[in-house]
Amino acid sequence: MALDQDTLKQLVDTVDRFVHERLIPLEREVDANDVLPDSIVDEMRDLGLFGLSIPEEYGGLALNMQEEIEVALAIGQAAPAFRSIFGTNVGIGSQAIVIDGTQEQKEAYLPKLASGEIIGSFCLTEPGSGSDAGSLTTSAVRDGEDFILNGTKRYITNAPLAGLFTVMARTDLSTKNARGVSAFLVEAGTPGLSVGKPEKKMGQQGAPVADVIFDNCRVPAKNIIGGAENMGFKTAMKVLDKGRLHISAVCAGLAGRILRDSVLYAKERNQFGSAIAEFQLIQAMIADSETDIYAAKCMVRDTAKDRDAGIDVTRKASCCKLFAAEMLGRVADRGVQIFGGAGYIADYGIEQLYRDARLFRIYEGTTQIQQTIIAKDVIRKTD
Ligand code: COS
Repeated sequence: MALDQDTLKQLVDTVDRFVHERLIPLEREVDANDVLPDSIVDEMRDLGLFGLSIPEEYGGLALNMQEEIEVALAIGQAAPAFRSIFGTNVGIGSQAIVIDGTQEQKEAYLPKLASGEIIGSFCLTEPGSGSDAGSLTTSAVRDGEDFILNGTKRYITNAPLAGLFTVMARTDLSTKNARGVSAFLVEAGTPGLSVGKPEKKMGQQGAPVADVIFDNCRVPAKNIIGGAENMGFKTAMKVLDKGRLHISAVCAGLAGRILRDSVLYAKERNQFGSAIAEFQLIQAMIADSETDIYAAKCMVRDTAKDRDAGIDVTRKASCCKLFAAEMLGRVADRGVQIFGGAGYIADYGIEQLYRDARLFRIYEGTTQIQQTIIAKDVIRKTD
């Protein structure tokens, strides 16, 4: 159900204020300590951020995609680790249940995900299967009313904090591709499930990433998402279609923030007797970044509209992710360039955002995977 325009504007304004008054001032501290203050996470719960995309009957705000995009653009202005804590509940950690879950699964988990009582996590990647997600080898072998899971998942966002894992595992061991994969809901604390040490990363400090290890982990068969075996890869891909669109909006939000910081700096910084914003070579960078950001916003808003209309957006979501993530890379690079020497020094903040931005070209499908998805689809549909 769509919100009325006033309510949406109020929500976006509230998030915008939260970003500027609460999150941006904490960025340096979170970058240094690699953890978000509990009080900030509580404020996010109170704002309803964990439940943005979860239906109202389960306690969420039930935003449609166009509305979610506007919130993502606003929250994207803060260092990405802040979004990441609730981002999995909005996207990859809840949407498999929203899209394909049974009624029982929805009732069991969506209210807790919507309120932020638990954090959801999405376990697809493995040490031996990253871009080639369909080749995953974590196994799920039936034993009576249960399945026994064995394998390791890698670089799993929010794993150390998660209460619920969506785990893609191979139920048809005669297959080696996407066909024999099922999606399981596995609760934290289930015997045989353990989480590795949080990884030391280039950026996005405060957003923990770790291995999730399954060692004879017994999971009830009724925890297969949707109740049907061997449908898990398709579920995962549907989740990623939506996730890629959301992430694209976050990229546009962050790029807007970086441009704003760079322009404010360029107006203050004097060289050769005037503010560097007066120089056309600086202006060229500002203009290119503004145009890049505008294009990305147009793309995500257009694709969100299609998704809300029930149109398949796989290709367009990949176009958005490809363009927006690469665009953010360009804007972040220009941002550092405009700051000059100060851009390389941690105290000015832009150095952190540059490191944070680098992940977007990789996660939820690399730029190269988006290229292959788009090209395959275009070639298939061209006659
Ligand atoms: N929505 C619904 N179904 C989809 C789909 C989508 N977006 N994409 C693929 N499928 C279906 C296909 O239709 C196919 O079904 P059939 O077997 O019935 O024909 C099945 O899923 C397998 O698809 P495909 O043959 O395209 O799979 P591939 O093994 O070639 O892999 C890519 C496809 C490369 C696109 C996939 O592995 C991928 O997205 N990799 C990147 C993974 C990723 O993003 N990781 C990030 C970490 S998780 S946050």
